[in-house]
Amino acid sequence: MKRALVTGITGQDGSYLARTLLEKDYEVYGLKRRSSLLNTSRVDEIYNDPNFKLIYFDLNDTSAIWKLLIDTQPDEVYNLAAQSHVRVSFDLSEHTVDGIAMGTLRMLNAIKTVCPQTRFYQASSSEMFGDNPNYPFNEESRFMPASPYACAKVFAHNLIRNYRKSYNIHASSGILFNHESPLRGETFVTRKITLAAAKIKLGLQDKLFLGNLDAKRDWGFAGDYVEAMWKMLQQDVPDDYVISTGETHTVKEFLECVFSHAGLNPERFVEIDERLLRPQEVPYLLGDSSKAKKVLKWEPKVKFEQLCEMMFKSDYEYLKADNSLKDVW
Ligand code: NAP
Ligand code: G4F
Repeated sequence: MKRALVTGITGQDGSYLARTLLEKDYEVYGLKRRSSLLNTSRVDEIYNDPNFKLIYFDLNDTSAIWKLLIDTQPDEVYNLAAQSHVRVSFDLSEHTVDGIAMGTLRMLNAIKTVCPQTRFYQASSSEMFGDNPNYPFNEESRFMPASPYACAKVFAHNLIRNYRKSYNIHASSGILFNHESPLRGETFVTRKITLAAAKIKLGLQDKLFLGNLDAKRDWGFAGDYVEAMWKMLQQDVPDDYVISTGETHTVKEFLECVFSHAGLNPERFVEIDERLLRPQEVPYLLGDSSKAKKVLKWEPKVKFEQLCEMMFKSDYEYLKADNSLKDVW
């Protein structure tokens, strides 16, 4: 049985990836940082699986990382942990950059010495392309990062290439474009919109405050994207891959799609709040995943419309299950 370590297990991708690996008969060590309140709801369903173990970990704790790798000698490590909110990275720049940049360096240094045969996946991001106007973006496109978060992801991405070449480590980067799901964090724009639409429909909310509606994103489904992560580590040769749908939509289009599923007119409920604008915006993201299609035989399955519907329905059904709530629109 193969053993995998997944950092960021309490996050959206960690929970989808853990399920995928358990289905493939892996022993999964889910790594979580300490929190004052329980925050394991996304992995509650698999908590009792005999092949799943939850272990404390922190990107900032070098000795814990070394001990973990010495004790477990994993076949594969998926490094998903990060302060992953771009807007927040402007406010918490040191914390964000330390975790992503130094955290990745700590992990790679430990692997190099303790278990150099371990295969490593790095969660790189389409945010690294920043405000580069020359889309669609592939593995060769220029990085023009536009936030502390993206700058740190570029640093970590470069480290992967450097350690791969210098020390022959099997380390791959997935340059993933935005991917969403019913388990997406509630402060990212897609989930903020689907949750608001569900609450408005049930009479629990009357306004939705948003920032820039004109930004374009290449949105896919997280369940499809974690399969690509796994495929990267099954290749004989480590490499970097863009993972995207090849379709881009504005935030406004996502809003309209979700509100139309809810039978609501967004103009009645949405207001722009300037505090939600970013010091620097990434205006246009569109990926070209030809390499992943060819080498990994990977293709996204869920389309934009299905994603909007899936996320809205999930929030709506969950909230409506509380019988005291009536559909008021
Ligand atoms: P997420 O839902 O925000 O989850 C992030 C995870 O990292 C959480 O489990 C969080 O723990 C953990 N974490 C944060 N700081 C940590 C630290 N110092 N030590 C240990 N754990 C820490 O993010 P996601 O959407 O699943 O994304 C997974 C990874 O892919 C991230 O690295 C993200 O930057 C990257 N990425 C995401 C997308 C996307 O569209 N989703 C696209 C490209 C790249 P808590 O639960 O305790 O906060
Ligand atoms: O949902 P977002 O916060 O995602 P963003 O900034 O694109 O970052 C996500 O995807 C990246 C991959 O490209 C990941 F690396 C990163 O970790 C994260 O998962 O914002 C999307 C767009 C932005 O242009 C933002 O300005 O939506 C715009 N937006 C408009 N109103 C808003 C809001 N974003 C948020 N979070 N909240 C708003 O009210």
